[in-house]
Parts: sequence; structure tokens; C-alpha cells
Amino acid sequence: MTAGAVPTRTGGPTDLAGLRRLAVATLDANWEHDHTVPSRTLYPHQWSWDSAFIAVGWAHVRPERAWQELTSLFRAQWADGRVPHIVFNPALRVGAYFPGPELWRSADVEGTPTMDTSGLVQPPVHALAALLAYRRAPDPAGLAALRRLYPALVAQQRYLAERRDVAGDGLVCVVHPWESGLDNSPAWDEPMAAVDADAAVMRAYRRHDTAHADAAHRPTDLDYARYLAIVAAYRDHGYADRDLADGHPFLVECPLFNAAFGAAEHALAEIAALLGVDPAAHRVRADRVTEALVRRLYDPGTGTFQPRDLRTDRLVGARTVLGLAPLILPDLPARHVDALVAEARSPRFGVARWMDRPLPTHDRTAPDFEALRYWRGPSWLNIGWLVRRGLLTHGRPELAAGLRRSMIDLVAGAGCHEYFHPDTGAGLGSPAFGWTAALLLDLLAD
Ligand code: 2M8
Repeated sequence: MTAGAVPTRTGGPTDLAGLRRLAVATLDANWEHDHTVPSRTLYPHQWSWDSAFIAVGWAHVRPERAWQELTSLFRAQWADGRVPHIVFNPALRVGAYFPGPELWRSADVEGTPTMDTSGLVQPPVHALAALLAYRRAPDPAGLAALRRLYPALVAQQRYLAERRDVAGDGLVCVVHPWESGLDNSPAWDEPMAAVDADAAVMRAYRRHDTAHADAAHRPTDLDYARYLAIVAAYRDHGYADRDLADGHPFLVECPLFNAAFGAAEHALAEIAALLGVDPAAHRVRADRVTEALVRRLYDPGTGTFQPRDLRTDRLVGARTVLGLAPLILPDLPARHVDALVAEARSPRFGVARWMDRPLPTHDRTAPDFEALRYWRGPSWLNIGWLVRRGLLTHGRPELAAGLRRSMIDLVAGAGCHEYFHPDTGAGLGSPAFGWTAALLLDLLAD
């Protein structure tokens, strides 16, 4: 496809049984001894939040793989509790993904696992995924797996609470856009503009992504130059989190990351109860996260949640889908829920009355909305799936049903793509993407 051309829908199965078969075949094809790769071409290693979403899908068809998926990821947990966002498969050739282990150099850091990993984290959706996987397959093997995972999930939360609360306000700070999972979201344009880097440095490297996907659908070279500069700053500081406030180039409190952090405490409370452990401390922590999110990231002027740039102590201006994520918190106050539902149904997200049009990742009315470029507009199933859960949690079943339909239609129209054009539904990025397949299975089962 030529750069910038508008892709058209290529057609996926339209009957529910055919969709289910496609999803299972996609997961099977991406299964790699003890985990599932997001994509054989673009992302051939293990990714943290991908594994969580993928475990939810496996629970419907092969629960043992759901537990293997999470267990293999947590085997790479660092001694400080961080769960790295990439676990590298040593069997793959050097250069199978950029940036590879030679850039991260995790082996040089004390307290890291034997396998190579990155040093960043991703939104902590794993406790929620473990709970949902168990609910789909509540057997003794699942309970035993939950029991093994519980201390690791608690340590993951402890790392975030104790090492990443840079502002001391009860919220987690992300130190790289890759930690948000929405790498090139317009939400990061303001904080990224302050990162000193030159696109020309990319001449020294070989980007792997643009060999497998249209460059017009991916982050730019300047984005990548900045991504590398931030990684280098963190790595050269030994991935230590002390003193981050003294000069780390990117420090942001993200509403989606923090909503996941709060939802994890709610999920841990339920897991603890299943295991016969007192859930009270998790509930207290969950309440604190919701309270901090509302206090620090809710903007009454726009009626949505916005990231806070800790280097300027200001909320960023872009209104992206990140702002809708706090809907997943069961204790979000009703007036904030109402405001977010109004935001989701507004022309900005354009999902219309019944939310049955694809949910974009950025404000459709913004001048920097890009229907084709990665996290700057296209629809992604993991985001729609989270927002749908939020709508169900807050008693909006009709809207949740519309959103569910829109997501199933996307796959029916184009297959298990990584992301989709939010107007035409054309498939973008990887054509056989792990979490799209997994979350489709979950949506079909409801
Ligand atoms: C994308 O991120 C990686 C870097 O982590 C990349 O662009 O190479 C994002 O979509 C992220 O959310 C996702 O976890 C990862 C693997 O699917 O790909």
C-alpha cells in the first residue's frame, strides 16, 4: 500500500462461529511455547499488557494457556516488583525487533531475571485479567494459579505505589510514552516536545516496524529519536526511580494507567477473598486511587480526565480516549461517570447515540486527529473493551451493547487486525494481532 492511501475493508468472516474460529486460529498461530506474541512480524517477543488481554481470551478456549501466559510474564518480574513491558525471546535472531536487548541492557542491572527484558512497565491490567480468566474457568487449576500469582501481582502494585509516585500524590507516574501503551497518543505531544532529540539520529539505526507496516500508520522518526533518548536517560540511571523528579525528561500521570492501577486493587480484593485472604487493604488502596485520580486528573472545564505533565505540573490539553478510562473504576462518583458518558457520546468520539460506531483513540474534531496513524485516531479493541466494561459497571448496558457490536463488526469487516480506520473500518497494522483475537473471543462469549 502506498503511504497515506486510504485502505479499504478486505473482509473477515461475518458469522459468529467463523469469527470465533478466526480468533482461535490467530491465537494458536501466535502461541510460542509459554506465551503469545502480539504479532509474529511486528512484535515477536512477549509484551506485558498484551499478555494480560490475551490471557482473558485463552481462558475461553484453553484456560491452561491463560495461566501459562501470565506465569511466564511474571517469571520476568524484577526483584523490585516491576513487570517489564517486553520479555525477549532468546531464540530469535538479533534484530528481530527494534529496540532489542542490546539497547535495554537489563542484564547489567542488579535484581533482574535471567532473560533479557526492557526496563519499562505497562498499564497494570494483569490482576483484572487474572480475575476474569478465573471467572471464565473457575476450576482447581485456576485457583492454584491465582494463588501462585497473587504475591507477584501485589508486588507489581507495590512497585508502582512506592517507586513511581513521583509527585507524592497517590498516583503512578509513567516515565516513557511506551509505558502508557498508547505510544504516540496526541496526549504526549506537549510533554514530548520538551524532550531534546533529533530525528537524524535514526539514521544510525534500523527501524523494524516500518519494514512490516506502512510508515504513515506508525510513529515518526522524531518520535523514535525521542523514545530512544528517554530510554537512554532511564537506563543510564540504572532504571532507578529515585531522583526522577530531578531531570528525567518525561514524567506524566496518565488517566488510563492510573485507572488500571486502581482497578487492579479492586480485582486483588476479589482475588484475596477467593483465596481466603483479608481483602480490606486492597479496598482502602483502591479508594485512594480513585480519590487521587479525581482530585489530580479530572478537569471540570472539559468534563474529562487529562494526563498531568509533572514537569510543568499542568494538565495536557489534548482530549484523547485516555480520559474515558476511569470508567473502569467501580467507585468513580456518578457525576464523573455522567461527564465521561457525555464525552464518549459527543462528536469528539463520534460514537453517536448508541455508541455503535467504532470508538476512536483521539478527538475526531481535533486538528491533529489522524484516522490512520496508530494511537492518534484509529480504533483499538483493547480500549473499546475497557470502556465497554466501564459502561457495564456503571449501568449503561445499551451503550455497552452498541460498543460491543461496533467491535465485532470491525473484525467481521477486516479480520483480527491490530487497529482499524475509525470511519471505514479498514484493518491497519498487523493483520493477525493477539489481543484483537483474544478480546473478540471475550466479546463473543458475552
Ligand atoms: C506497541 O508498542 C511497542 C513498544 O512497546 C512498539 O510500538 O513497538 C503498542 O501498541 C503497545 O501498547 C503494545 O503493547 C505493543 C505490542 O503490541 O506495541
